[in-house]
Amino acid sequence: MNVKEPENQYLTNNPSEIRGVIFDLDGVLTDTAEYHYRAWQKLADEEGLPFNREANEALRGVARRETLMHIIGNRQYPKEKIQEMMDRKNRYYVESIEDITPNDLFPGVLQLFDDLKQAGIKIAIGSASKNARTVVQKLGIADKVDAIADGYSVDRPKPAPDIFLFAAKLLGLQPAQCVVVEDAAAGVEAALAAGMFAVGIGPQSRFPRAHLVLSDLSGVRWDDLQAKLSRIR
Ligand code: B16
Ligand code: MG
Repeated sequence: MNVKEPENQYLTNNPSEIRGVIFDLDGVLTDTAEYHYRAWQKLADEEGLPFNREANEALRGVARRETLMHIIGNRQYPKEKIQEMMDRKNRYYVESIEDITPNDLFPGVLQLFDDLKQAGIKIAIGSASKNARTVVQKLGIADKVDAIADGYSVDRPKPAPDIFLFAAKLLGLQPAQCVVVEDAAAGVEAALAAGMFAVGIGPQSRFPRAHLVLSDLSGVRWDDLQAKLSRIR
């Protein structure tokens, strides 16, 4: 009899042992991915650098410096200019998140957080952003999350697994006990590299390797999500 080996070790994780969910922030809990894009677009326009929404797709979830490096390509700039451009983009971004309120949480997030609390599942934020704590405060969810791993937590950005491993450690959990919810291909790769379940949020085509893809979190209940993860084994 031909026994098919699982394609990767992560599918051997057991969904009934999940004890923590690590949520990416920008693009998963709120629409700040759009604000990041607009801030980069403004900078690129000012600098006469080619950039558009399509180019931004590949940069979803990518850290600030790495994003700028992609946008400038092989053009050469002094390091002071690089720093100035990063600071300028961040100023634009920080201005745009000033007015964020709890109403900016995506539909379904609070219900899912409540389900997780009821089920005794821990919640962490695993964001590449150095502004993550500000956004979490403004969204009014600081007291609902057990841990925050952000752009200050680790050196190697997504797709390295470090940010999610760091978040799991803060929760006191093993990687195999964690699910990551991500809107970026780089984030899904980071989750897989960490040995965690990876749920992609967005179009199926963005996540060829996620364990599960959902269009958004609206109406997503924990029991249902866990059942769906059980079916992929
Ligand atoms: P900052 P996430 C990421 O946050 C964003 O998706 C990405 O567009 C941004 O460049 C990165 O954070 C760094 O953000 O410049 O604020 O430090 O999606 O991982 O929550
Ligand atoms: Mg994101």
